[in-house]
Amino acid sequence: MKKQKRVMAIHDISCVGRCSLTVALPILSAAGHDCGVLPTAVLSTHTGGFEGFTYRDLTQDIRPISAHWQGLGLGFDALYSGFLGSFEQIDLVAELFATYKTPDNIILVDPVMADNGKLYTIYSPEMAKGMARLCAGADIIIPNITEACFMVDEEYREGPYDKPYIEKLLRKLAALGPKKVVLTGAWFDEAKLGAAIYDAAQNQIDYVFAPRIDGYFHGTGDVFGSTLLSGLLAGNTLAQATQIACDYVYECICITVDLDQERRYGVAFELALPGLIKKLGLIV
Ligand code: PXL
Repeated sequence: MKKQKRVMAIHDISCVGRCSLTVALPILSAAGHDCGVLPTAVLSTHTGGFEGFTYRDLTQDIRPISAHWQGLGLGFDALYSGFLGSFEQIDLVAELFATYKTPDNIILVDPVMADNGKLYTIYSPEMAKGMARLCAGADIIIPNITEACFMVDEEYREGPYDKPYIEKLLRKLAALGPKKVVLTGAWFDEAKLGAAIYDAAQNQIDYVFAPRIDGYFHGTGDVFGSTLLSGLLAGNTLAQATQIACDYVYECICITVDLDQERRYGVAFELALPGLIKKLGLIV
């Protein structure tokens, strides 16, 4: 049997609403990986579609937690960052990357901060500059189109998109410093939506798609990132892992639409997990 891969997932805990750690932990675990968590903040719900949520920032805990891990001699096959609890956490997470980077592990950054052309309510534009800095130290970044535009100072457009717009974003994102870019939410016609992949060293662009379902589904960025990482750690190429992630997000959305569930509570990713672990080759 192959050795398990150890992941450190650096996101918030939104107690209700299926995003960030309540999505990353179950998906990576179901995929067979040993998933540790570093919570960046604890919120009663996520910030998209709820009023009056509580917010506990855990910035002060990051260095002591990491110091303990270093004492244990821990290493990670992947570090995966998402929603950060404060602007100061950008430098702290960059410090974690510098501490735990090895020639073989994967630093995956989802610069979670914006969607649909707007920054999340709790963030100011300086967060975009900070996230761009954090992306510089990543092996792979997975922004959506809004986050990409904020980080590279491009005008945000609504889809459908064209290749020149998407590929300009990819190249400007790669110029921030990451080795590979997966830009989510790319679509050119009503039928399909997916991701554009850019490998800077190979100067290669690939596209992967799944059927497009109109509407906004909360937490799908985190479902996508966790699945993509699960696929990479299982030995897939980036294009294969991105396709697996697009297909899984599509499955989750189909089930959520079928069940007529309230969108702000996230997608029913749990019900699509058996299909995912089959696709990852864990069960036949
Ligand atoms: O899914 C992204 C996300 C993560 N964490 C929190 C959020 C959001 C998106 O709104 O509010 C707290």
